[in-house]
Amino acid sequence: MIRLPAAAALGLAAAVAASPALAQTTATAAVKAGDGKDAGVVTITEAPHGVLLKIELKGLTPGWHAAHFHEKGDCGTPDFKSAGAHVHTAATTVHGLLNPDANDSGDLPNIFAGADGSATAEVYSTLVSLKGAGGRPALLDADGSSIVVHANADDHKTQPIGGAGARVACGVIK
Ligand SMILES: [Cu+2]
Ligand SMILES: [Zn+2]
Repeated sequence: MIRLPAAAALGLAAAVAASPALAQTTATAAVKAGDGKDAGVVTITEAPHGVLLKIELKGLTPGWHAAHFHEKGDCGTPDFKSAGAHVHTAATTVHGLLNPDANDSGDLPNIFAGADGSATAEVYSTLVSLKGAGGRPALLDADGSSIVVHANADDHKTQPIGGAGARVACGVIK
């Protein structure tokens, strides 16, 4: 007797992921390159003490790239400056996951794009929330937020953005 693959179960999972009922616990960013090309998707799931990112990007230059949460849900300009600075709460921001004085909430580990330009990873941040849980800055606040990928890696210490360089891809978190 041959058992068929669990196609029904897979179909159900896809339907649940797309359900509006889960809109408060999961957000998605459709990421575009500066020329408007589709650069993949980042799915952000609210966790008990932070957010879990599932990163599925493409079309990047092979190698390491900085990724950050930026403070505005606006990827409208080709240089993506429209997304503003990193998500933060302090008036004077200090950047860097390896900086003892850092207070930037939008900082994230670097991602790595392989020879085909794709980057696939799960990343966890305890510094933000989707809607303000635990008093952490909300990605889905009034002016929204974006995830931005930079040309270079983030050294996690240098001000203001760890030497990450130009913004090469951007997705509004919805
Ligand atoms: Cu950035
Ligand atoms: Zn930062």
